[in-house]
Amino acid sequence: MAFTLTEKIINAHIISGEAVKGGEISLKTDQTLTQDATGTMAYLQFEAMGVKRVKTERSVAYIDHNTLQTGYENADDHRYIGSVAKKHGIYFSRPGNGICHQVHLERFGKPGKTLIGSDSHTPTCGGIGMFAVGAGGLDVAVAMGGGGYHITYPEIVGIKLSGKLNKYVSAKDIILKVLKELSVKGGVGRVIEYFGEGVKSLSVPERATVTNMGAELGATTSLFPSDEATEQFLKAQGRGGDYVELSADEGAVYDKVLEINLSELVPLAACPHSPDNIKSISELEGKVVNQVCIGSCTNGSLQDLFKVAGILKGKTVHEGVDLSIAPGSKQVLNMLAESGALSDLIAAGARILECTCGPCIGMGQSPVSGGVSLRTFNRNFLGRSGTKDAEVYLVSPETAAASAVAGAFTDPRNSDGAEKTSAYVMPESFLINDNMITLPADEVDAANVEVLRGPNIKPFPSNSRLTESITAELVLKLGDNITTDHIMPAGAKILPLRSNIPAISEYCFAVVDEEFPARAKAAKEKGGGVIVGGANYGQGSSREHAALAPVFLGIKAVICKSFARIHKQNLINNGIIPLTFKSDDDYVKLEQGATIELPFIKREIENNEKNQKEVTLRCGFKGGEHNVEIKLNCEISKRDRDMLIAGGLLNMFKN
Ligand code: MIC
Ligand code: SF4
Repeated sequence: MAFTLTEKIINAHIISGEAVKGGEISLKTDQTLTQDATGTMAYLQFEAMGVKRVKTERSVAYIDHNTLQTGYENADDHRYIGSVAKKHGIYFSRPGNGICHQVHLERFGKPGKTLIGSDSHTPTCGGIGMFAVGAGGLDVAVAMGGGGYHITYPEIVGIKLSGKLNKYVSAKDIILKVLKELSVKGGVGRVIEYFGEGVKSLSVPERATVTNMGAELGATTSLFPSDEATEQFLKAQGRGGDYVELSADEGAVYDKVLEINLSELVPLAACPHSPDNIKSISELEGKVVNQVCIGSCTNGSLQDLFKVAGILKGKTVHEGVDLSIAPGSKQVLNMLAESGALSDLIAAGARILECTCGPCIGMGQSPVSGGVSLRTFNRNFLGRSGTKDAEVYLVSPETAAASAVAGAFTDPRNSDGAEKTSAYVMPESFLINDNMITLPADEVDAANVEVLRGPNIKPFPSNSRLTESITAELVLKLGDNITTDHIMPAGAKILPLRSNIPAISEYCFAVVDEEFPARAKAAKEKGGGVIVGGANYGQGSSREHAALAPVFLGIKAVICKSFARIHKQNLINNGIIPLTFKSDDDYVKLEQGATIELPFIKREIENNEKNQKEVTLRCGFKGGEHNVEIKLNCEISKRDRDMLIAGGLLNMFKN
């Protein structure tokens, strides 16, 4: 029988469940990663589980998101994570060492292994043939403790690449093209696997750009084969021993195949406010640009920044443009410095930022009011940049650099420095210096390591056991494609509160409805609240805070047309019931302010067997004249059912 690469890796890691499409399976986790914005909660949860030492082959804690230290909060969180890592057997990547996904690809990722990370862009390591999945903090805590990672056996979409990218057309343009074809919902429940002749021409950092932004498709993960390019990359990282050759078998069958001829691609942009709102740069050419930001886990590699330096060399950033560059890692920055390319960037007027997420998550560099910002990042959701009325476009490093010089959208193929972009050759060896990675204490010394907590670190909210029935207020009704950035916004003001759920909850849904927290708290006094959403509810970031804050605010259930994968699991893990409309027509029947009744919900969930995943909802309006009864779906696994009844994963674990 011929297998896809996805099937090969999954089948080699199954600990429970059957290898059938749509079946519930649990996978052995070889590696985990956390970052600091999701990390404090994940480690508090790990501590609550009482496991002494991580049971994975490698677990790494990165500090890369909350690095603006405008108060003690972020610094305290870094210290807490550093100490907890030391005590429990986790490698600690110190602030300044780089963005988790870039560093993990460089220093830790291994073809054929599994990686579970508390960040939605964990699939970046799919660029070296690793099965790398983003998850909520609790799932990562469980994986560190040796528990399996539970997913639905995915459908596998094959993307067959042929041809070769033309000069000035970039890996970013490949994934933007895929987003155009499949949309931000197109990957839900699926793994995206790349194959075909065209793969060979792509370097590992280029492949990683593509797998990174597969997160924007909603995909479980994306992956490339592990071939000579992978071997060359790993050898150059001094890790040739980690290489194994991996690819799909000849004749492997995909659930769907999309063909892309790389030679036909042109420079593209994702327009406001969604990564799948794609236009070609030639359609936008000439539109004035106010800001350009280069870097992030999508395009912060040495290859990306060398190309940018090639275009900027000997030029000056246009006077109407503010250009910032955040290299993806210390290795990248160090090598840019050694090669002199950093000097070209500085001379052109680029503002060099530290090797972190920075502007990508609204940590500084918010654009001017109503400004047009070109970013090499992966998300352009409304308000994520910190300026609500800004227009953010996602583009390749080549397009970003050419436009920074011209002051307007510029097709890099028309830029006069562009010929230099083809000069990049993968170095035979990267500069290897892991001095900013602190090793954990050995098992004996670990007992003496004190975990250091600051005053910002508050306990996480725990839910209570499911009640027989629920009567709650419909506190918020939303449309399609609500992101976790809407539910729990980030940015310089709110991110420092990630370890303090009561405080951060005050900003829940702030970009949509500032009154929401107060309304939800009032409803909590009377039995709780329910949220109604449209399709693809909870897309984007893996942040568990988008479930923890609603728990704190008394939300009992979310009812929508469809869910994004990670968020749905985060809701269940924290005891919030995810329900979907049987018919989208029922969506209009529910009005904000109505009283929602889920009669005998506990019994209905207890009876939730295959093909009988129905629950009843009664909705009453003031005055009672429009009362309706509708049926909803509750698509959950057996394990999910037990979690919901227990009031969340930690309660279940404790039981
Ligand atoms: C993001 O890109 O939105 C983040 C910040 O990296 C998140 C994680 C978080 O919210 O902490 C993600 O992608 O999961
Ligand atoms: Fe950091 Fe942005 Fe990547 Fe998220 S998407 S990990 S914020 S660089």
